[in-house]
Amino acid sequence: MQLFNDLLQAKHEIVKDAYLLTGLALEHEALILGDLGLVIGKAPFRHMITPGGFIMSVAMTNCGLGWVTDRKGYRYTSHDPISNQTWPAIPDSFKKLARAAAAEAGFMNFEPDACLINRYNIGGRMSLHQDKNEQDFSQPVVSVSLGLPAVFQFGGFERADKTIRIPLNHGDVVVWGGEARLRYHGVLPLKTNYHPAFGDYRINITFRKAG
Ligand code: MD3
Ligand code: FE
Repeated sequence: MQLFNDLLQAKHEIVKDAYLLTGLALEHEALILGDLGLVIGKAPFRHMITPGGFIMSVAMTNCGLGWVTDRKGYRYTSHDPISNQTWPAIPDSFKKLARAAAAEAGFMNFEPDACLINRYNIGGRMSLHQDKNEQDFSQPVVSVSLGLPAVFQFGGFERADKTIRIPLNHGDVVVWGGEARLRYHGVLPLKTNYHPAFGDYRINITFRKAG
C-alpha cells in the first residue's frame, strides 16, 4: 500500500510559518486508524455546547489534555466531563506523526500534550476563529485530515481580513506555527461525498501544546 505514497507527498508553504504536507499521514494510516478506534472506544464523540448555547455541528473527543466547551466557556481539562475519567493518553502512533510533521515544517522537538479529534458529517463546518486557549503560542499546531475532503479557510489576524481557501484531502497534514499561529481559520460546510474507509465523515486530529 505504501509503494506510491512518496509520489503523493509534497510540502507547500501556504503563508509564512504555515505548511501543507500533502499525503504525510498516509504512511501512518493503519496505526493511526487502529489507535483512533481505541481512543473513541474510551471517549466517544459528543456534540459540545458553545458558551453562547449553540450545539456544535462538529462532534469532538480528545486524548491527552482535552479541549472542551460548555456554557461556562472554552478550556482544557485533564478529565472527560462525560465519564469523569482522565482522557485517554495520546497514542505513540499519534505523537510520532505529530513530531514528524512539525519537524518537516521546521519546528523541532514538538511535544504535544493535547489532542482534539473533530468529526464532521455532511454539512458540518467550523466558523472562522483563532486558537488561543493554549499557554504557549511559540509551539505549532499540527492538524491531520482523514476521510472526506474539506475546504479550509485561512485568514489574517482579524476576523474581517480576506481569506484564502485550501482543499484538504485524506492524509494531508497542516502545520501552523510562528507568525501564523494566531491567524483566523475555519472549515467550510462539507459537501455530500463518500470515502471508502470513513463513509460520510471527515476526521481532523489536531495536536497542540496546551499546558
Ligand atoms: C491556523 N480544526 O479544532 S485545525 C480546531 O479541520 C480547528 O477541524 C480544523 O480549527 C479542522 O480548532 C483544522 C487547523 C488549524 C489549527 C490551528 C491553527 C489552523 C490554524 C492555528 C493558526 C492558524
Ligand atoms: Fe482552530
